[in-house]
Amino acid sequence: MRASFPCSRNEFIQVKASKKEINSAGGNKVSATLKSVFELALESQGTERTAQMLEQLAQELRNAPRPASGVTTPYVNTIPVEDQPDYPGDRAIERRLKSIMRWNAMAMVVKANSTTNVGGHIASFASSATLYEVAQNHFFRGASENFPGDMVYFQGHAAPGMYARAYMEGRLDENDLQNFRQELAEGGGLSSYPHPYLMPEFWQFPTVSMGLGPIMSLYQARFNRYLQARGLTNWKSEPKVWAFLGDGESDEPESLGAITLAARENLDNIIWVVNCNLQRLDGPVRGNGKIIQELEGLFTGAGWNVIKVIWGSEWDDIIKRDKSGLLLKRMEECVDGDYQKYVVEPGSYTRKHFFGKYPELLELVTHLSDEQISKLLRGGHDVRKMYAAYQAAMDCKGQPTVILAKTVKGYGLGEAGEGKNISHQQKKMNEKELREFRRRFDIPISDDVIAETPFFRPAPDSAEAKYLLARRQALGGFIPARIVKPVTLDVPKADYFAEFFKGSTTDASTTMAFVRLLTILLRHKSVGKNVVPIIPDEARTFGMDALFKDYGIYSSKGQLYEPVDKKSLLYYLEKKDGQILEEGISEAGAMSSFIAAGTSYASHGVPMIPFYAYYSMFGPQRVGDQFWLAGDIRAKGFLLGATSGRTSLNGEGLQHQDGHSLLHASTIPTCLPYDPAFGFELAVIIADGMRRMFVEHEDIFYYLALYNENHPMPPMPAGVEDGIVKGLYKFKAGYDGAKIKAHIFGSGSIMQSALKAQMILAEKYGVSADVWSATSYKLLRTDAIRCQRWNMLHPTQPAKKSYVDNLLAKESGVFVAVSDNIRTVPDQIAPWVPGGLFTLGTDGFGRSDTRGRLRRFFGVDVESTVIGTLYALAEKKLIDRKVVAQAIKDLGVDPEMVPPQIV
Ligand SMILES: Cc1ncc(C[n+]2csc(CCOP(=O)(O)OP(=O)(O)O)c2C)c(N)n1
Ligand SMILES: [Mg+2]
Repeated sequence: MRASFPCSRNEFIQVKASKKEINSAGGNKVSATLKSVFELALESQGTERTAQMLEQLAQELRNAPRPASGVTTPYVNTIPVEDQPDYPGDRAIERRLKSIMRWNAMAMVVKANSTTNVGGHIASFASSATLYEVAQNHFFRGASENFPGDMVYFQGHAAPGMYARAYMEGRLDENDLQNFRQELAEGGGLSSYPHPYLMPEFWQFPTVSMGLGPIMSLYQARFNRYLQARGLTNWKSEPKVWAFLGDGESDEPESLGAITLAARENLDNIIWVVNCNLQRLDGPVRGNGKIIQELEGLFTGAGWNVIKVIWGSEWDDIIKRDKSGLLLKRMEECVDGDYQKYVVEPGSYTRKHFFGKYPELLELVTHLSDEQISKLLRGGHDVRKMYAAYQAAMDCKGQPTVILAKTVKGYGLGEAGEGKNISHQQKKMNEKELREFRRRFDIPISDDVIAETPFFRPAPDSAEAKYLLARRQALGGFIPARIVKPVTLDVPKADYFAEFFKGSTTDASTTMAFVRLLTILLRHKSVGKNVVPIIPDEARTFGMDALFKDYGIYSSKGQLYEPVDKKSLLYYLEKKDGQILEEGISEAGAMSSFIAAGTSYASHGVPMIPFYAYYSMFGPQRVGDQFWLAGDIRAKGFLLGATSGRTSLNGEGLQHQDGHSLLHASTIPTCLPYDPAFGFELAVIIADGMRRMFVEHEDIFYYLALYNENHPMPPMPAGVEDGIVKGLYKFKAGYDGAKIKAHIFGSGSIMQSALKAQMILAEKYGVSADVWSATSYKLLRTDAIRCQRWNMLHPTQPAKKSYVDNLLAKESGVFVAVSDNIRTVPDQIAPWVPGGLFTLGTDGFGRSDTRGRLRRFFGVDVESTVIGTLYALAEKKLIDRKVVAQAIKDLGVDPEMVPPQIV
């Protein structure tokens, strides 16, 4: 569609005439002409019509043939040469330092793989060394008084480069480098990637599971604003959050899925640097297109400030001399697959195929040798271009910035893997390749030792070493560094929640109990302000909406509208200093907020207590990798898997009814999963958790299953606190003096089946069943395996007994567990239960139906619990099998009922 542009003859001539001028006069003239045409249109056609015409033109521009989609600018640097600031550093020294880091980073991988097969990556850092070094020498600010330090998310695979720098800084020694990826070697070693769990004084943010670093960085930047808005910081200046990510990594939905948040929230405290080396692991990221253009369109559309750094300084003159527009045309028409080829082929190839496509372009490079053509740098390898981009990002106000830096994967590896499809996996180099690397980067290592790839560090009094340290000193200290000064919170003890110990006269669910507990905690005079309630659009489901009005939902903009429910008591209130993080429908976003809040003790020195409540099915099952990361990053806080239980959440069916999150949570080493049955258990667990995390400074977090079924909330029996936190205690003993003894472990709301079964067993079958509350099978198991391992390795010493061993040793009869989760959850302790454990659970897909029917279907209702207990007794020959058969009849259970399908 052509834009119609009605104008007078004179005006038409003016426009046509300017076409000629445009061709000869270049950029400035074009914009001047466009401006006058625009003014003319405004004057003659009015605002509305002009806007329509502009939109038509924009549409044409979008439809024009080009390899990328979206809203893009020409394939050149965003910052024109004229606007480029002078480089403030000593380029020669910085280059020498960077070259040595390149060598050491490569050497540690090659060395590790000469004797082991532990792997490692050379090519990623090789492509991003300049991106990091410019930032290290001029931008990253370390932590200092009243400044938490810039928060930097390093690309995971570039870790060897960060170690190489830390070695030069004197923070790591040769032995550390020698033991890269050999953490269990004598003296310890370096972790493969950024893992605060493994190197707690070094790494701050785990990034190597692609996509998680990017999304976390966004929510970290927003959390920084939240802390500030709530008056919990005393920064002398605001920290920047920097995230370095790979161009291939941008394919992860988590990477780009939340970028609009940053623009919406005007997060000018975040800078993303996408290392566009055009390759991922297997091959090109967008061989048939251009990743930089594609990302530019996406980020521009999302409201970000986009800075492209495509061409190095050597190109400035060539670009300037091209008056034909053909060079830009050629740059635009080449796809990334072509650009990759120009890296692996000699300069003659680029001359022939890139410039040679249009003879006019060949003239632009006649003064360059093939060698010089092959050395025409990409922007991401040019310190001046990167400095300009970083400075512009630092200066940008009101918008987040993304820098799209074009680089070469495996830069400097030459034949060993520069720009090759195998470069990501390259971890070995032969002697010839090492010599070539040494020559290219001028590393002072002699021939006789080169094959051993020795590490090299300039002497402490060398100009290089002094420069390196001076720069970091001027910028406040080393990065990365995880500096934790333990701050103890004045958390309440369990008796602060005394109302739960009395029980309640009305039925309630554990979700209701939790909301009540949270409300009380939010009122606590000392730590109430440290509580961070987080919800992904489910507050009303859990009854947490009452908190909206009292604590406010955090919004950087406050509330610009009058909420429709303003007249009601509990209206939807957004506030600039709101305490609640209402994340909308984004579990990944909410989890990122949980992590940011749960690590605030480390990143800000301000401990916060996050309570993130969500539909349990959309927890570890959906964002399990972030659960794992929460462990790695040493996050603290409480995750509340609400609407838990495959039969307790009735009506919702297969996709919602969760019966396995407890198992997922059990897999995370630093996570304590609990399945409380009563309000008092919740209170004891949460009080103990706060003590362990914020007084004892343990780096752990909690997962609590919450149910929405109302049932009696009894008072707390005496002396059970220890059992509650350890994972098992006797809640209600059976009657005395019975010959037939059984024990039923219940948890969550299915505890009600156990309690009612206890009565039927006593009344109808003469069985005295003790009912136990199993609050955490994982913790029982962990304790048992710890003892088991010790016993195995100390076979001649008196055996240690686990908590379960001791607790159950004197009990007689059979043991039965009933759970609203799959059987594997209780079965975790089966090996340590005397005589074994007979388990009833909810294995199989859920269904939408009533609780009663669901529980019969899965076999976890009262009747099934009675039958299961009798069966366990019959199996041990403690009762006759006929009793079981009779019970099946009496209780109306159809033995031929079709069971849930499990293959
Ligand atoms: C979630 C996840 N999926 C897959 C991988 C395996 N992986 C490691 S690096 C890599 C390619 C990375 O490419 P890119 O993001 O472009 O980074 P580059 O090394 O090119 O800078 C892949 C697929 C991973 N680490 N995490
Ligand atoms: Mg890449």
